Amino acid sequence: NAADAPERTVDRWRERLENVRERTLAVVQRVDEGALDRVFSPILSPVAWDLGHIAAFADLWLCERAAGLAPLYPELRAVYDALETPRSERGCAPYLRAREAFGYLDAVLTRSVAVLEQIARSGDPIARDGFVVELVARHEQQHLETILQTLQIAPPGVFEPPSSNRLTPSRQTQHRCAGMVRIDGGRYLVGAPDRGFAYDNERPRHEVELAPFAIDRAPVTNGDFEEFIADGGYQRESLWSPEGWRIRMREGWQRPLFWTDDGGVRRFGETVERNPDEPVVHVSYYEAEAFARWAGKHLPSELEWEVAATHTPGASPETAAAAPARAPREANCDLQRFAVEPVWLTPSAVSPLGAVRMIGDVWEWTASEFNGYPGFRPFPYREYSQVHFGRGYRVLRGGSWATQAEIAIPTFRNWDLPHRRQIFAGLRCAADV
Ligand code: AVJ
Ligand code: FE
Repeated sequence: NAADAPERTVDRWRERLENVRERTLAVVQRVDEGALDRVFSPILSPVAWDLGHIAAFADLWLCERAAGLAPLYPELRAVYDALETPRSERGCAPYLRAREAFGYLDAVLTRSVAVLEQIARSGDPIARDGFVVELVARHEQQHLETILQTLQIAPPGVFEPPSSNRLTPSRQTQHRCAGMVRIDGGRYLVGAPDRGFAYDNERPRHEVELAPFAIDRAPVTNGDFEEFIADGGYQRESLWSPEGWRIRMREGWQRPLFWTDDGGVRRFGETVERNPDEPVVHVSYYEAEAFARWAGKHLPSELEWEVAATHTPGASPETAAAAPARAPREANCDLQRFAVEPVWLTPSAVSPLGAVRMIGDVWEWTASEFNGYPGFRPFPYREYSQVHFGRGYRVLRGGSWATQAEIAIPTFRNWDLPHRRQIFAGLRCAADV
């Protein structure tokens, strides 16, 4: 807020950084230091690497780029550069082990707070409206979700979530969640508004022409997915794309990741009975695509998904409301529950069109490849988004239970490779009308 006195601005920025750090520490402090240094999967880093990388990113953007300081540990730059040291190599790289990584996080937070006042007076475009502070805060928030993927892939005993502080409604409203919502064809505004923080890949805001379509009112559930399996979903090649079938055969997939063959699902250290009413989670894009074909539907494009989440019936594109800055309070995101919940449980995160749980619970695979919007301009660095365009990544929307509220918003674009299953991802289907 431009009207804020500079000292108020600096206080808000400091609180934002400290608040994000508290949440990071609240998760990782539940894990033994030895486990933070271990590699559990070649597709994920040791947690200690993520921690050092969070510190290195803050030092680079707040202290070096925005305030002109020399880096605290210049010799660690290459180790913590995500492109120079890819995930598969991180276990052997000379990253700081957990104990030192905690010290690094602390030291960088202290020197970051010390330069906030200078950043508030800076005329640099990355400092304007606190962009670089938000960049660093959201980067840490995104890495905490990656850390949770690592802790889920780790064997039982490594991590137990705190007991849920999410309220169970006293009168369980069986909110309407069956069937599909119909959306008229026409022109719609998509992308982040020009003002406020957004990632470069969410801009520019632009109009798209969509044909009429329908989208599932709720995410696909475990029960739905069990029907697909019982009907030979994993055995019928005709339901799969050629590439999807190749990977399914190579990996021997028979069910979603973390499902047991006797009706259970593993959540961190605990294996519980599968609830048929909860959204299915830990499926790849290829499994999502096969399910949709089996159901006689397809995956929505990311822009159809965004319109379904944001559009108010009867509103013209010009009057579309600005995207909310954070997820609605009722959404199951923000590490409130450390798990998905039944789709009918509360009228959670209902879009104006009547779709439920667009935000929270599970990331939703879309049919769209990750690319720049028309008129895309990289900001503040090509490596955040641009280098990933056109490389076969698919876009996921909506955030999961592990996505913090500031990024669980309908314009936010996540992406991953189509064969990945470690993300907290499920789907909802679309159909032509
Ligand atoms: C948007 C989640 C795909 O983890 O690669 C973290 C976010 N960018 N550090 C990723 C990100 C730089 C990114 N995803
Ligand atoms: Fe990163």
